[in-house]
Amino acid sequence: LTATPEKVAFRMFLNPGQAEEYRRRHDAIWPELVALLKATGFEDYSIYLDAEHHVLFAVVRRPPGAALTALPQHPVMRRWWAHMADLMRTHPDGEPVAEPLPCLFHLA
Ligand code: RM4
Repeated sequence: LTATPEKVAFRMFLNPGQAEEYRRRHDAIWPELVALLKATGFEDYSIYLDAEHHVLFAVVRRPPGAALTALPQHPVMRRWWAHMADLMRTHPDGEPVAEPLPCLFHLA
């Protein structure tokens, strides 16, 4: 990948009471999903929990554009989303609802 990664933030929505299970499944993240995300250019990916609001706050560096459009269609991504669907708010097709968050301040 040649595009310079950009840092993006977004939020997803955890079903109440599922935080430990969400952590447990990510502690056991599939090697093939890690490989897919890295091949897509994801770096330094963190997901934080706002426990009061059941909001998952994600920050990742990833390249803008082309490679990303294939990710939601990839069989491994679809399978992971199906695996997560009982824990998160999802669209009817199983993709987790993810809302981009604008950056209002950055200290480099
Ligand atoms: C989350 C959700 C996201 C994925 C991470 C790895 O539960 O499925 O879409 O990027 O896992």
